[in-house]
Amino acid sequence: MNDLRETAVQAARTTKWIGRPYRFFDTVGSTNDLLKQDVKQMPAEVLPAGTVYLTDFQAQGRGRLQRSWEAPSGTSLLLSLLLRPDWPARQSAWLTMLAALSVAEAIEAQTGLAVKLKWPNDVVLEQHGRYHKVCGILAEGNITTEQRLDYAIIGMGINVNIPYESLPAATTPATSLLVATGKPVARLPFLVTLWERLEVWVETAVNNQSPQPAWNQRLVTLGQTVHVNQMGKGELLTGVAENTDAWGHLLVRDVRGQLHTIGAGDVTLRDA
Ligand code: BT5
Repeated sequence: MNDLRETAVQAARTTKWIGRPYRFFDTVGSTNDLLKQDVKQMPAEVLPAGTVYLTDFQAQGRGRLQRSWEAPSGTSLLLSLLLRPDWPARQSAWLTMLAALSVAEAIEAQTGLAVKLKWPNDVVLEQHGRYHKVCGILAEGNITTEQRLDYAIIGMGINVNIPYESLPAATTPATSLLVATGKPVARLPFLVTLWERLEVWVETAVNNQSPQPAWNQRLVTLGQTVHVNQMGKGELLTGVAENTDAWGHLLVRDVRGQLHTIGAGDVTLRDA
């Protein structure tokens, strides 16, 4: 019996509205795509804020900028959360920030590992002196002509029990909780804790408090020299990542001393 089937999760969940409703799929193309398709076709009463779609396998798991997300069947937590925040569009990055914080806190609670974040959307663990990616986040939304976010889908891919030999090769090396702790981590209690943390952080953000202070404290990117590839501008910006602002922008000072505000939407970032 799969630990993440609907009856098991419904019996275990402790949250008021996250994961209600909850749907489990053995296999899908991408949970973000499926949820997005359903949001466009179904009324909000059927798919309220808090709806979670989760799968054991994605045939077309997606990262940002047409990149793919790879995870062997049954080894991960691959889920998408629907929110209907009605926020100004400039608060969009809060979605990624609050999800990253929630995943970090759930990992700490379930494993005791120290968890860091890499701007803009990676959750990382330090292993052998290098940061390894344990979770990626893909937040997508619909911005209205009035520049409001009417719905948002936060996709999270968490490498829970991927064995070392099955980790995908990637520029930021991948790891899993199994590899980091040396033992399998139970997915159901992890999911329950993750939803508890998400509920706290979403409610904080809905009350107009930026997740930035807590998120900033975990950012390994600060103080580093970064190369920012700004899509559409055709030039590579090199500078030191000094800080972030309340909206989650990265503030990068170039060699001439000029400060640049970098948004997450259209950027890839390489470490020096
Ligand atoms: C991300 O993109 O990190 C966002 C990943 C979001 C995945 C979730 S799973 C549920 C939901 N449904 C979806 O279809 N997606 C979301 P990005 O920063 O662009 O990183 C993608 C890069 O990470 C790839 O190009 C690979 O190099 C690397 N990668 C792929 N699979 C990985 C894994 N399991 N662990 C670590 N790195 C991985």
